[in-house]
Amino acid sequence: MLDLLPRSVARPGFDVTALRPGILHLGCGAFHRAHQAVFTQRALQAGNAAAPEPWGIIAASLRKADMRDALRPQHGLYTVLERGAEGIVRAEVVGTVREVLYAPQQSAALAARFVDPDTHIVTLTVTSAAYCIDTVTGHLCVEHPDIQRDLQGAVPQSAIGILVAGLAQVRQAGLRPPVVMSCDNLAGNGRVLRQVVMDYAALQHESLADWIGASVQFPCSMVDRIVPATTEVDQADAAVMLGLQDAAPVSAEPFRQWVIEDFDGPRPRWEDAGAEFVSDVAPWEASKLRLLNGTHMAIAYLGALAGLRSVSEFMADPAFGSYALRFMLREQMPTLPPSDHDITAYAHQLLQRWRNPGIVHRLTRVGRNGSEKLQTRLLASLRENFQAGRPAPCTTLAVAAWICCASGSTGQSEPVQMEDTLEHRLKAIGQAAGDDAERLTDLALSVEEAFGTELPRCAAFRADLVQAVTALQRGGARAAVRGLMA
Ligand code: CS2
Repeated sequence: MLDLLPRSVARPGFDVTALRPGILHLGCGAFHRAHQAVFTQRALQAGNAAAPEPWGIIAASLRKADMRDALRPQHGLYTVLERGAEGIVRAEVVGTVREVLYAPQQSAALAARFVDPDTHIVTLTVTSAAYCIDTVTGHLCVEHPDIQRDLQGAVPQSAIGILVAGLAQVRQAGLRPPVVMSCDNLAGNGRVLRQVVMDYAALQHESLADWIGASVQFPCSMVDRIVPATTEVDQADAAVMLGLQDAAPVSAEPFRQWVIEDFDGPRPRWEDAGAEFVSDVAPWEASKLRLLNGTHMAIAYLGALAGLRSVSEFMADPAFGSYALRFMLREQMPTLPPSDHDITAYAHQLLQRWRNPGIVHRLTRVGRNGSEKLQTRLLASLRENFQAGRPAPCTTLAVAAWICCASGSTGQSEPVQMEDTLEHRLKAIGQAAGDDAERLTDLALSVEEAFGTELPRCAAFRADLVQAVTALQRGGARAAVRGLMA
């Protein structure tokens, strides 16, 4: 089939049918397919085309069967469309995902992968919500419904339950455990994952937790590529480029970055594909989470309140663009750990990336699950700024915008639909508060899962937040941002 493609379409430079799996991946979303799968393909291109190194990926979807069903008839092949300002700059068929499993229906096949001696690495892109962290303690939230269900049921379905069951089997079989690497946007993602996995394991057997702690490596990694949800436009464009239908193409920006904490054991030569191996990922992770992901949140909520639909629409408004830059340079940058990174250049590069008109990154998608993301992306720096006596009006406005969107208390603006794990509770808060900004702020601040316990006690923060919520409700996002920038 690959031979039939037009020459303009890039394709695996190795024999896909000869590619043996060596990686098990949990979470087969668009991001994984446009990021790790591409890095792996590029790493393999450099080697022997007829007998590629055994780094095929077996990916498992945990929640939906649609990716398995779409990729199976295509032998796992799909297209990544790189979109820039000038249109599609590259179309590449990716061949590293050798099989997709749907975990709830194929639990035995998934379990077998853990004890396959060829599985050297297990990676995850399951979103921060799936780590089931108690944001107050930093440990596993044992009461989480997914964890409770797994603890009581025979076959685990949560990412953490699946990992622990798989590692328990590896231990029982006396095998060398795989390296387990989080590729989600969490601060210290490897350490967080290790903690929740050990907490879960300890609920089953203390010795299992000890074994995991002593023998499994959980490197941290920072992943970056803007990958919107696939649309019908992507399918139509892929069909034109390929001359045949692709049921699961992905659109992505040309930029991609992967910084990985060094670990021992066999692995693909991802550095040949541009990945960086470092001893400490923290400086990369902090600037990415606070500048890219933090600003993304501000853009999502302020943009949605302004009636906009995508990140690039937001960036097209000069006042919003100036706000984004000020937010990054004045409020996020001073909170970053010392490093020799050029953060000002990074911020300007981000502005460029967000302006890319080829990428339609929907605000409703970027703003999903704000209650989970608030702590690391906005509140951590806010707390540090308050402690250091530095004003943080841009961050406060972003948090206020989240409160308005999530509670449905949008004042003069149209209501906004954004998924959130606490959606019902947040909407109830909005209804209870009516148009009373002060009450709305207090009720929102009492949501410990989102705000923790420390910040809500800061009177100065509360006062600023009430003011920002009032400004948004009365005058809308554009006027509030202009007021701030004046
Ligand atoms: C976004 C990220 O939806 C979100 O939370 O901030 O998916 C972002 O696009 C990626 O982290 C970029 O690497």
